[in-house]
Amino acid sequence: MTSEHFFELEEKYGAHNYHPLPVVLAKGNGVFLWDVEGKRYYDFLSAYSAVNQGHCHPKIINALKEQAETLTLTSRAFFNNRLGEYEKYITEYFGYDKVLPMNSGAEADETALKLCRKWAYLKKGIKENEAKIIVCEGNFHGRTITVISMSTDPDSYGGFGPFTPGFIKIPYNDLTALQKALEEPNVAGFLVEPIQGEAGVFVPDEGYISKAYNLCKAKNVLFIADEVQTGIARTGKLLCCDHENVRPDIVILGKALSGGTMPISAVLADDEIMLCIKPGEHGSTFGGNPLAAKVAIASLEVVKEEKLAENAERLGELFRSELMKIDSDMIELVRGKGLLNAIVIKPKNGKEAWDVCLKMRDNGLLAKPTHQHIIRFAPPLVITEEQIHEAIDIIKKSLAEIA
Ligand code: IF1
Repeated sequence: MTSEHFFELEEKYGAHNYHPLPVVLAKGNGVFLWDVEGKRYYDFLSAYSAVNQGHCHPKIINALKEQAETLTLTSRAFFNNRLGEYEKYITEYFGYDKVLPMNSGAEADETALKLCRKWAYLKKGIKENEAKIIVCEGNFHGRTITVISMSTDPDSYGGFGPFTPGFIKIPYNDLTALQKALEEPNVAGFLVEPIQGEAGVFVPDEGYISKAYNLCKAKNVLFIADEVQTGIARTGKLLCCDHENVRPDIVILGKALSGGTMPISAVLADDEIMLCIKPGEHGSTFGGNPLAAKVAIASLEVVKEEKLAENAERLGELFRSELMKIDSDMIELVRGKGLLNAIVIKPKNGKEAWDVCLKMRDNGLLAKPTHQHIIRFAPPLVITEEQIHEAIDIIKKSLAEIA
């Protein structure tokens, strides 16, 4: 079957809620993907940082297979022999009292919002239904109605109203704006991405996260870090907040928590916050299922065993320095941290980021633009130095061919 065949199937039978790059993938292994014609590509998107451990990592796949043949789902109506072990493992791994297991990143963000509001009413003494949560312009936390109620991107919220109230929107990377918003009554929490991925890998000023944390603590406001995309070694540390030694009150994880095998997300917090939700007040059918529990442990073990954070730190530096050496007037800016990087493309001769991505596809590297002029580069963290150089050559060649 040719790629055309698959394009037509999705065009006819699938919702048109995406505009994918025209390539049909059939196989993945490590940093590589192969299309239906057998052509090999470097994956420089990693399914938006869900495949940090590389495609089909053998240790994770073996854990998946073993548990899939044994017990996949009990629901939380009963106990099972995998969940408690996973809860112990992940809470010790990240240093929190407890975890609330969910499935998608959006569900984990929703869970964090509910925990924050509950804590505000039960512990901070804010009047019920009056809690406010501060969020940043340019945020991306998922696609559910409450989550897009926090969004400032019309593509995310347009036409989906009415929206959930209770959010104060401030500019990202602006401590004065945060300080002012914290003066408002009934503020319960501040939800922030330590680097804004979707906004185009917007890295805030050095010290922004730690100063924001301190401002929140001074007003007894919960600091909630959405590390769905930046977490699990992507930016060169286990959590992006680790770069500034900040321990968020609530941490939101997803994506690479499963190594890209299935939806697994999690919310971490200490007892004072986590125990505000009582039995029967929150949950989900698949949250904490034994298959996810087993896969998540394997995925986190790989991160430590293969030193993926250290690799991301070292090769991220190399990648950015090599990108900056490329002599192309289409590269306006290079930015990022660890192996979460992006270039801002200056259109030339009517060619823009999309055309660069098509050319890189032809040359064997897959990446996709965000917000029209920004190309995000996020390979699996198992990439080697030699492969980084090969990828740089492809990017360089593609820019030259476009120009
Ligand atoms: C799409 C974006 C990235 C996230 C952060 C929560 C979630 C995401 C920081 C929700 C999800 C995904 C969603 C996916 C594409 C991708 C994305 F372009 F949409 F914004 F990565 F930047 N917090 N991001 O990045 O997690 O519910 O998807 O499991 O919607 O197209 P999810």
